[in-house]
Amino acid sequence: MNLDCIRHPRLREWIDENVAMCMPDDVVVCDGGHEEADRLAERMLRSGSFKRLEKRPNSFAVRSDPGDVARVENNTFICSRFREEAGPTNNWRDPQEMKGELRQRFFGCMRGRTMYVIPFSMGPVGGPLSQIGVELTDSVYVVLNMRIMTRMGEAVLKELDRDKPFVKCLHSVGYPLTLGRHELPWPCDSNNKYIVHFPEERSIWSYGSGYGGNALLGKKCYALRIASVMARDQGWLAEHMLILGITNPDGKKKYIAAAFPSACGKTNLAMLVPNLPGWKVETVGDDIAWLRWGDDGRLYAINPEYGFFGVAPGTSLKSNPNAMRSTEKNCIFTNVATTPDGDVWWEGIGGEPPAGLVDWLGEPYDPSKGKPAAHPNSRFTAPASQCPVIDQAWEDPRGVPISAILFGGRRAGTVPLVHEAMDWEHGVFMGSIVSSETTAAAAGAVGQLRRDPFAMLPFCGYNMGDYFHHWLRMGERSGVKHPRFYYVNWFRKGADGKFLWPGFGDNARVLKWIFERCDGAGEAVETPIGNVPAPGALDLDGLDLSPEAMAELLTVREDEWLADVPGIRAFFGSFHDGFPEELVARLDWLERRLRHPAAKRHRSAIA
Ligand code: OXD
Ligand code: MN
Repeated sequence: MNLDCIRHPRLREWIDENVAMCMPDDVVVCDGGHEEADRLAERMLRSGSFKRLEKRPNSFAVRSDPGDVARVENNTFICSRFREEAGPTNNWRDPQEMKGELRQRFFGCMRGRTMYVIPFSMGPVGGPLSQIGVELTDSVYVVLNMRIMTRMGEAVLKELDRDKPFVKCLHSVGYPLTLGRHELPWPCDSNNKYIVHFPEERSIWSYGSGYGGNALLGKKCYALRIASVMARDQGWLAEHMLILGITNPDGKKKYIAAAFPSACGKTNLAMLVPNLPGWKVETVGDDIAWLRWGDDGRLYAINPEYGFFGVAPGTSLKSNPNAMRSTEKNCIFTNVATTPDGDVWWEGIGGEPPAGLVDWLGEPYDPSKGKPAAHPNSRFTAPASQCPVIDQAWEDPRGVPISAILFGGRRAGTVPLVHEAMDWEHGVFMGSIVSSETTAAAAGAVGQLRRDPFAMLPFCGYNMGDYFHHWLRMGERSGVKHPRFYYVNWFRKGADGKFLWPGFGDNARVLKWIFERCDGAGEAVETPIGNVPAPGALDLDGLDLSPEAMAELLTVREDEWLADVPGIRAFFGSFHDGFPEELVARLDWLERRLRHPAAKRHRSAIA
């Protein structure tokens, strides 16, 4: 479609301004249809960017530039008017200064290319919790991925005709096809990446990267960073959370939202196959939740996305059969290895690497080099509708009612398998102290402990001190029914360095206890940090786990927790005056309980 189909005056004005700045040869408005997608995929095949996967209908593999493989947090900026509004955990730049710098980058950056206009909806089109965005991009890869990850095209344009507000998302790979330059399989400007957010004007400018959250601007940039600011201003929550529905053998269902840092198993938990007869888990979303109080006082959540951008390595028929089945067709695989018979392969998919494997760099795979065949942050982009356990309410525009909110991370020690908060404020405190060992989802060292409150550290579009205030205020709303809060840790290790808990389908045992607690049943004992399952309260039927390992999983060691307290205090202190006193008081409360001899009695009750 051409620009004549844009009837929204401010949208047309904004596109015209950016056409003048970026100077594309051509402008195409995406209709989101099949023919358009086929045409664009064909172009990617002809240019050598895409490789068709014979084993998976309508699916493609693509290899990125080796310098463009993950989100780049150092090059991610929140350009609010004042530095304090971005807070100590974000990179801040003055908006006018940053705009000046960006304009130089964007000037003529689309020469020789087409600018695609992608109207997209986060959440079901027209839904009361949904929001609109428009991405301008010169990347066909982005168009095809956005088509999977968001509802995009004509239906959204119709919404825009009703003069709906929209978030402005400008993206360029930063590789104009000017004289003497050839097209590359993965064009980018890997030394000059900018992922920039202007929260007050609800706009995003992304330059230089074509990868994932840097370029598919509906995801982290909009649905988390910009939406978190919208949510603060409008009294809702935009969170880095999966949403799942869990049904007990009597057919009773509850919905749970869970925040985990990147690559800590959110997709696996969202699609879990319970190792418990009669229990069922269904998926609403695997990465992002937008939550609001409903008229009945319950907290309702939608998944604003339309697809999964899942980490491939480690995903197998054993670890996550539902993710594997979601990727059987209509998918894009980025930076995985490819097999000679036209399929994909990655570490942990099950089995030995097949002969003739080509690694993510396009080289014949050579195990003697000791390098993985698939990049550790290689991804599948899969339509959520293809998930065999997609929840029947996943597209309900009103969302699903949330009974429990989980936090978690990777911690080899200290944090027990599960503990429960006493109330909303304690739950917010739990969210504020989430910490995890880093993964490959972001560029940088892997395996280092970092504080990642609410798993939102890289995704909160404003001062996190203020964000904690917002969470506390949300809980103070009168007449609402608070969900319960839990902290889980599947990654605790024993003295031998091995994981104590089997994880995956057995995580349903923990969900079952949570379900029962939300139902007013499920026995617990109080410890200094919160409630843990009472002896016998976790259903371990059929699980081959020694009583010692189970005791270790639930043990709360005061000395280990006390060793964490100064780090938490320093983190809280980094926010200076803008930090909620309630959370500092909670930390004092925790420290007192950890030091109090009565707390020790509780521990021995479980161990
Ligand atoms: C993701 C991430 O891609 O959190 O979901 O990095
Ligand atoms: Mn994520």
